[in-house]
Amino acid sequence: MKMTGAQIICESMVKEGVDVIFGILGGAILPLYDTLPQFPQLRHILARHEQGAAHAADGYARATGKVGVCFATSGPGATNLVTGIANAHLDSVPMVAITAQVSRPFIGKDAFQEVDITGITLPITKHNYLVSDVGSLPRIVKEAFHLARTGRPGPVHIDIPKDVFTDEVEASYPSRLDLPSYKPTLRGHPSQIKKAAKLINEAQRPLILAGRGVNISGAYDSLKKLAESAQIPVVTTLLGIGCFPESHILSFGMVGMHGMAYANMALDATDVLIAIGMRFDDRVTAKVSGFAPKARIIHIDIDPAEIGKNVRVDVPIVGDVKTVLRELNKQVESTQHVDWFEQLDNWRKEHPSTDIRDSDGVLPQYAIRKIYDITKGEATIVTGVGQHQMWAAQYYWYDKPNTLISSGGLGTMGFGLPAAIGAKIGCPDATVWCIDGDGSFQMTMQELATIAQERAAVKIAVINNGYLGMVRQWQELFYDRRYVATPLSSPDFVKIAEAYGIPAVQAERREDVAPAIERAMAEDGPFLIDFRVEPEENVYPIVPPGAALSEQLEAPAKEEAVWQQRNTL
Ligand SMILES: Cc1ncc(C[n+]2csc(CCOP(=O)(O)OP(=O)(O)O)c2C)c(N)n1
Ligand SMILES: [Mg+2]
Repeated sequence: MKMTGAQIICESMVKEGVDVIFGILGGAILPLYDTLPQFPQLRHILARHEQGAAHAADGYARATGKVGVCFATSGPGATNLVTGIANAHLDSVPMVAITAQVSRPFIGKDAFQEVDITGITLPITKHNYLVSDVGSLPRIVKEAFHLARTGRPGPVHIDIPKDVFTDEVEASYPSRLDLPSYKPTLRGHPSQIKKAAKLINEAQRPLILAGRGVNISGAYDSLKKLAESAQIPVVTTLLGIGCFPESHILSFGMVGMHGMAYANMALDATDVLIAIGMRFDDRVTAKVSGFAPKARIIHIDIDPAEIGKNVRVDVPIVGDVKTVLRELNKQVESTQHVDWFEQLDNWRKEHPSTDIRDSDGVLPQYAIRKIYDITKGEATIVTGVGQHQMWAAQYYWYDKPNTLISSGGLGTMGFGLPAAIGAKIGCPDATVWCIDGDGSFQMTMQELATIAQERAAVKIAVINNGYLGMVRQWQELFYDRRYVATPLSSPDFVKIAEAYGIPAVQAERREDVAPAIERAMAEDGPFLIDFRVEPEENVYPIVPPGAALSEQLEAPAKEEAVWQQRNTL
C-alpha cells in the first residue's frame, strides 16, 4: 500500500508501542501533525516550549522505562529541543526526537527556519539521521527506536525535510534490523566474572556502588540478592537512588559531593568496590586520586567506553547489569562482615547526615521530609536542579526504582516541571510531586499551561528561598559571601498557579507545612505549594570542589571548619 512519509512515521510509532508524543508544531512539521488524527492510538501533548516537550518525553521515559518521543518544527523549534536532548544523552534516557527540516530543495540556502540541526545534535545523541528519501523512513524509524532503547539507552534524533513527509512510497515496516556494527555486549566475560566473584569472596570490607544502570536494566532483584547473600552494604549515585530500597538495613544512601557522610567514609575505607551501572562522574568521585584509595575496583557497565575512563579499574566487566549479576550471584558465597557493619553503623550514628534542626520558619529539609511522611514514601519525586534537588535526594527515602527523577549529568534547571508532566502522563496512577527551586521553576513554569490543559495531577512544591541557592551556597563558602547575581525575585507563585486555574497555597511557617501537603494530596488535580523557606540554608555534607571525598564538610555547627577549609583551597 502506498503511504506518505508522515503516515509511515505514525504507523511505525504505533508498531513500536508509542502512545504519547510531546511537542509543538510549526510550518515545516505541519504535514506530520495533519496526519496524526488518522492514528488515534497516538496521544499528542502540546507543550508550551520545546524544551518542555523534550524534558516531558525524558520524564515519561524514566518513569515508564519506555522510549519517550518528542516532536518539533524546523529552526527554532528544533534548537529549543537541544537542552532536552543533551539532558537525555548525559543520563542515558531512551528518547526519539523528531524534527522537521525545510524541504530538500531549500536545504543549504539559509531558508526560513533552516538550521543544521543534525550538525548540532551530533555530539549529544546516541545517533542521528537526516532523512533524504521517503523510502528509507521505515528502516530509519525502526533503527532509531532500537538504538534508543537497547544497549546503553540514549536519545536518537531524526530530522525530516518537509517534502519527505508528503512524498509517497510503497512501504512496509521491516521485520528485521541490519546493524552489523551495533551489537551491545550483554553477557559479561566468564573469566572476568570469576575474578570478580573471587575478589568479593575474599573481601573484608566490600561495598556496592550502584548507579542508574541498575534501574535501566531492571536489576533490582539481582542487586538485592547479591547484597543480601554476601551481606554487602550498598551506596548509590544520585541517579542510582531507588535501585536498592533505601529503608533496607544494607542501604547506606547516596555518595558524592552531597552524599551521606558515612557513605563517603565507606568509600574511603572499602577494600573491594563493586561499581555497578555507573560511570564515576566527578560529582561522585570528587578528587579522583582520593577516590576509594584502599579498594580494588570491579566495574560492571554495558558501555565499554566507560571502563577506565575516569578511574582505574581492576576487574572490568562489560555487559548488561542484570545479566552479569545473575551470573555473579551464582559464584558469590554467603558471608557476614560483622566488623565492617559495626564500623559503618558507628559512622552512621556519629555522622547523621539527615537530622533536621528546630526552626519556627520552614526549613526546606523539613518540608521535604513532611512530603515523605504524608505520601508514605510512595510518591515519584521529580526535581529541578540546585539545593532543593539535593535535599530531595537526601530527605525523601526511595524504596522503588525510578521514583526519583532528576537531571544528573547535565544538571538542567527547568527539568523538574515538564519532566513531572511526562512522569504523570506515563504513570497516571502514581502520585507525582515536582520538588522545584524558585529559580528552576521560573525556567519552565510556562508548562503550568500544559498541566492545566491536560489536567495532569502533578503536585508542585516550590522550595522558594529567594536565591539561586546552590550558587549562593558556593559564593558563601568559596567566594567570601559575595552574592553576585544570586538574589532572585519571583512573582507570587500562588497567583501564577491560580491564573492557570491550578489551586495553590503558601506555607510560611513550620505549622503550615503539613496542612498544605495534606491539602495538595486531597485535591484530585494539580496543586502548587509555595514553601517560603529559610533563605540561607545550606546543603550538607558538601565536598568542596577540588577536594577528596574524605575532605567533606558536615554540618552548620562546623561553619568554622568550612571557613578554614575555604581559606586553604
Ligand atoms: C540551565 C541552568 N542554568 C544555570 C545553572 C547553574 N545553577 C546550578 S544550581 C543553580 C541555582 C538553582 O536555583 P533554584 O532553582 O532556586 O534552586 P536552589 O538551589 O535555590 O534550591 C544554578 C543557577 C544550571 N544548573 N542550569
Ligand atoms: Mg532557590
